[in-house]
Amino acid sequence: MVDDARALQQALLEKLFTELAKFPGVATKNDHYLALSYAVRDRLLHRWVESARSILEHKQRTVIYLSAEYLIGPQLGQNLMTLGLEDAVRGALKELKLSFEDLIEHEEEPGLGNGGLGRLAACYMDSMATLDIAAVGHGLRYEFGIFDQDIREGWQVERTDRWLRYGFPWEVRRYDVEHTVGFGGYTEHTAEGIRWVPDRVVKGVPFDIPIAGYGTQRTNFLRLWSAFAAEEFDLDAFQVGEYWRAVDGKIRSENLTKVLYPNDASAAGKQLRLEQQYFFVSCALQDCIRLMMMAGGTIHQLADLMAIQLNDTHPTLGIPELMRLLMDVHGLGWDEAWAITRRTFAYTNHTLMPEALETWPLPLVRKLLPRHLEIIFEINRRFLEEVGAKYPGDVDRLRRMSLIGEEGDKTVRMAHLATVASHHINGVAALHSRLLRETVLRDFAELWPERFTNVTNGVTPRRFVALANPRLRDLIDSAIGHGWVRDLEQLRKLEKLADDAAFRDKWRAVKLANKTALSAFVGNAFDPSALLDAQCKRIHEYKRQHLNLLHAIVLWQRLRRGESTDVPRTIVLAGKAAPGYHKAKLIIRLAHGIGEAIASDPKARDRLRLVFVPDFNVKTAQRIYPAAELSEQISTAGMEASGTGNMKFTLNGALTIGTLDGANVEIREQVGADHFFLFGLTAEEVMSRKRAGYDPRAELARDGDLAGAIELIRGGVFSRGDRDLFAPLVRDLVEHDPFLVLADFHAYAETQRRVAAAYHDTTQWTRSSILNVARAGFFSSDRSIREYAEKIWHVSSTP
Ligand code: NBG
Repeated sequence: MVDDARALQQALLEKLFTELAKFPGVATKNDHYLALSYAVRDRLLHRWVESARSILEHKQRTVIYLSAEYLIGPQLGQNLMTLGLEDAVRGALKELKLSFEDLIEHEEEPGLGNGGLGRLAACYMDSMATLDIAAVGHGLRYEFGIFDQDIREGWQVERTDRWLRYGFPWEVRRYDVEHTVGFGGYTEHTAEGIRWVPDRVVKGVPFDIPIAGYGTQRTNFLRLWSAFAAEEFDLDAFQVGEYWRAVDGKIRSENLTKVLYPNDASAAGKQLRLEQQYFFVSCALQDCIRLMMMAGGTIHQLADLMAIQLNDTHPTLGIPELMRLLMDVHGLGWDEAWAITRRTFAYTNHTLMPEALETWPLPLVRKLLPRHLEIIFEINRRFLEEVGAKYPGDVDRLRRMSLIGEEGDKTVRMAHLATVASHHINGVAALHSRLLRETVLRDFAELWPERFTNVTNGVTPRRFVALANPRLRDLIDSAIGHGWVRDLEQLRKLEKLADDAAFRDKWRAVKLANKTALSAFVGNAFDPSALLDAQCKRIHEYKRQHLNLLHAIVLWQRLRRGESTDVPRTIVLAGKAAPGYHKAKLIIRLAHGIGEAIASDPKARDRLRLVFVPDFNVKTAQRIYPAAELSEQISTAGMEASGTGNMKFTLNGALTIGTLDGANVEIREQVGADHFFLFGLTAEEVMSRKRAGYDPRAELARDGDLAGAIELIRGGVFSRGDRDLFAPLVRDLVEHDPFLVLADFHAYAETQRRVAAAYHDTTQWTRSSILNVARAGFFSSDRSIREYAEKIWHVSSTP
């Protein structure tokens, strides 16, 4: 055994003893997983402590990333890769007769996010560390993350995500740090200043997770805040026998960080959610100021030492909170406080969908955060004065731009607040940023054009290629070296290999092996030689999984009629539906109904399969992306801000069938129109169709296949004869079809024919697959972070 392996083996056994009080004879798999993880974590500590020290000593501008969600995925494999310890660990485990794969698989990931937004935050943390940018990510340590998805009788069933149940070895609780966060009460305006007297306080305690850079020593960290009661236990209540009341305050406080709201791209109007948002940004800002002072900075330097990024509007209360801290606690006047705030914050918008733009009812904000509401009013008063001076008499404009919405009940418009207080505002793909300027934030973009910019999303090639797809990684390494993992543009060197027959064979062999592995994972549910056509993302009507399903029905019908020209195809679907989103749940149910119908039809089952992979999360995603050959990115144009799954599929060699939506536009530009299957209405066409009075019935009349598919759903073919089950879904499609599923169906089905024909030509398909990967370097999150660093944060790498 090599030295490293021996040392790791020793460390593992020692951890088993010192941390878990076990000896090998009685240790469980979980014990081994924990012991190994502790041993690996120890090896991160030096870098971590050094990085923290360098932030303090060099007083460099640090990025403070504020996000209510982080979907970091399992940590053991990632850290082993980063530390270059994989071989050593394999060696160490072999002698102990433990399986490396088993221990990696054993880890339960922290599901502290819903979907793309939370995963993006995790990719950005990875890239900031890798690019040697000093950064701290602040968020919430939800005790229960996104629910685990079970499927029973074709229905989604949610199970509580108890990710902390068996221990989470990657976090370090900081006992020396705690901040007090107030809620409710009133404000006092006196000669000495303004004082907020909350009627309730909770304690925020941080748990840190190291984020190690790849190919560098830098290790940043995520600081996740957990709520504790200010008074753990009311002894007086206990002594008079009121046992429940003795712990009442504790329970109430700790409820704050109990659970992640399982919504994706929709606002949750819940008091507890607002409390969560305020709680974590207050902890984060108090902590930043504390650290800055520790490093010898003064409050006046805050903007020089910090660049705060708001990941969507969830952390927007950080704006009035910073104003409050600067004025009420540190004694600054309004003008200086505002100047600092405006130089510190930047805001990323992640959606244009009206229902997802956060607004909070005024009475709720007043009740919970009276001082903050005063500050918001004052920001608004000054802002509207500025607008009024520029556009005299334009009352309409003032009403549109106000931070306070007057539609129905009065609300605080969080996107307006974030925009007014930020030096930069960006969307997450070129199209999205343009639509943001032209629609949702149009007046603001007109007022301050220089503040608006775009940063197209990216994904980390470390996790989503090197770690998830080791076969592909090894093949690429053998062809062009390993530099691409830190410099993804180097993938271009693969372009010339697209014409090399031997390389193409190896490329195909990798894909086949990955498909075989995925099939085995889902119980050999499909033949690995079939085209693997995948759509994996949250279930949402705008993402149009039902467009895919209607097409699956049409393919099935063609097979039944014996007229199929399609290639053998496996449609893989995966994704969670928000628990209260009935139509999304019906889509999942329909997918299962169709899957069963096909699987039990001898005329079809050998040429078509529809497989729903349950519990889509980072772990299952890492199995699916490497296996996919066709990536479904079929949202209604103008609706998907960016998408990031689209990039992960592309980087693993899938070709895209997609609309001109989100980052699909840029994927197509990069890989070349010949290597991308485009279909559907453009964002402009979608808007004009709607304006012109879109009638879905006309589409049905035009396309017999489509009408037939709808009839089968109606007739109960996919619901064991129940004709009512899918009625809400069908009625909505036929009568309203707000996402233009029927309008795009024909173009989609025709384009799928082109896909099938292209797949027949193995050489050309493989060529396209290689070119997709070779030209996708742009979609590295390293490129995104470089853009943020240069255009928005004005920070540089400090190795
Ligand atoms: C999501 C968008 C995606 C985008 C991710 C990351 C929200 C509010 N938005 O299209 O729907 O890729 O953000 O930017 O979750």
